[in-house]
Amino acid sequence: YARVHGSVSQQAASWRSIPVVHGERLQDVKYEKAEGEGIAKVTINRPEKRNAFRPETTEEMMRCFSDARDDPDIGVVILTGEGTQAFCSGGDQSVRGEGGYVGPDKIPRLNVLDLQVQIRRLPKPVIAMVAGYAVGGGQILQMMCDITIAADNAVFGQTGPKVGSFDAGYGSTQMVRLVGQKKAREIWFLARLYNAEQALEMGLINKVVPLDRLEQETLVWCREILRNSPTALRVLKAALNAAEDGQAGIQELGGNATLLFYQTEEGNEGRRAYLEKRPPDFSKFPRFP
Ligand code: S0N
Repeated sequence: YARVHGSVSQQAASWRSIPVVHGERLQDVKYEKAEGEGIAKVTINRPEKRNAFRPETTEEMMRCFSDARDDPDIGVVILTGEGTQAFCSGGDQSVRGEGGYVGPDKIPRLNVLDLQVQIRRLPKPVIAMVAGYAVGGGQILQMMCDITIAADNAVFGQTGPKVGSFDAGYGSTQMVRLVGQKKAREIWFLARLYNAEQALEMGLINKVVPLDRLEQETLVWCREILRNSPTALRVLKAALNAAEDGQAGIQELGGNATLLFYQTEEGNEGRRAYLEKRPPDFSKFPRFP
């Protein structure tokens, strides 16, 4: 295979910083694109809080993911945390009000749930690049990503039952699918922390590398993915989601069928006939067995 396709570059990427996304300056998040590579990187930039998220953080992350989705030059997105001590330590407990996490508008929110859905449905692979702690809602974000590359200092787990929170949505259902019923109950009920090798063994993550090789390895995975058909990747992501996401999953998968059908002669015959005010002629199109 390597003889035909060539080996993947191990070089560092040349990142271009994008400080303003959708007209607003980023405060809690760094957003970068690797020049000429098709890779975007979203970095939670609150290391003094172990990259805990507040409503502003998740709102900014959603803007970045939206940009990455709409940019035709981007094929893969990396999600990570600033520094080596944490990927993300979950919801910022210091802004947790009576009904959720409170931002400048004083309205309590759980807008990280919208971010989870956005990552799940993004029609491009999202790779979590984890150094240090991925706990609470941060570990759930890691699970929502399609692939996780972890440094050997990574630590995973749930703290919810200790701090009075839980995620009964993807945080539970996705976990059970990744690690199985017994292990998911252990993780949630005991709220222990697990090292990277344990996380790999239980199926939470894809690969463990030395901390100083984390970005290099993640870029190799990105570049390998980027050599593959973007349509195959988007349909496969939708297909892998479909059964578990019920009607929403079928809608996502079905949308891909429509996208492809719009690009066919048969689909365009219907559109053209309507615009030319004539009956459509579908007779020349085959009825495959
Ligand atoms: C991450 C831990 C283990 C790191 O320990 P370490 O290295 O000893 O550092 P510390 O000294 O503890 O921390 C350094 C500074 O960072 C602050 N900090 C860390 N985490 C948070 C946080 N989550 N919120 C606010 N501040 C944080 C520390 O306070 C310290 O600052 P100073 O020095 O000023 O005191 C350790 O820090 C730890 O255990 N952190 C807390 C982890 C936690 O309990 N997270 C919250 C868990 N719950 C959720 O995430 C719920 C999220 C949610 O929104 C949700 C709700 C419904 C449905 C879904 C979700 C969802 O999550 O998706």
